[in-house]
Amino acid sequence: RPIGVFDSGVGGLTVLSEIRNRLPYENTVYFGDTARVPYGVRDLAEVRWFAYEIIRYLITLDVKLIVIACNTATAAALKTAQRSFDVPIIGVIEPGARAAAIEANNRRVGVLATEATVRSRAYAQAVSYIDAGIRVMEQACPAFVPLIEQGITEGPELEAAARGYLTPLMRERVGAVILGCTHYPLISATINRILGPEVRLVSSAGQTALEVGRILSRRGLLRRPENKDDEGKSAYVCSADPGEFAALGSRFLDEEIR
Ligand code: DGN
Repeated sequence: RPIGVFDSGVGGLTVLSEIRNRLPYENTVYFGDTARVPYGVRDLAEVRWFAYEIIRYLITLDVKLIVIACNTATAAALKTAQRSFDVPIIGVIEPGARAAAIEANNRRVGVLATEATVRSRAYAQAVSYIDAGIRVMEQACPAFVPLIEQGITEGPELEAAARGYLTPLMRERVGAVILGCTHYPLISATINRILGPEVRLVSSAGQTALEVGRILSRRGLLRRPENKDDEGKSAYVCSADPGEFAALGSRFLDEEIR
């Protein structure tokens, strides 16, 4: 049985990529809701509706675990979806929040995310469940997703936007910063350079992949390969033009999608 992974578009492929690197024997099916992207500017109730539709679809494919590989959809739908469906469902927010709580020795955490994720306060809540004494500063970064989708992952335009978003966090002397949007791992080099070496950068994508491995192992659901070359297969589904999905998605996955 495959692991189901979904996102508003191609961004969740950064999460899928981490899952495949860490769990190469697993089969995966990825759904990108490219007809309705972006989620980051929508009403949370509408995003929850979309997420439920996709979860029901993935269940028809007999998935053994669902990863909501989108911060906005996690903020909108994770808690209620976990109560509404039998299949285990995880999101990208809690794993990132947990890692940041550990990394920030000075108990000041910054979060970079879309407007909808910041509005939901989901990261601040997740961090405060872990340690109520940690101060969380959330920064919406509306310029990042359009730039990254145009292929601008470095250079003066990105640098200027990033400095604008990071300056308030640096003024607050945050000890760790969470990349709270699927797209941001693609610009982590620029963010890292501006923040400097003493601020730890936490990728929700990487932390979520570790959590997937832990849950599958705890429930005895890890796929057993026939031999070491028996790697898992990946299938891709999207709700708009498959050619465009494959072209843009290949950059996020760092591999050609057919
Ligand atoms: N996948 C979205 C997220 O992680 O918040 C970003 C893309 C979007 O829908 N704006």
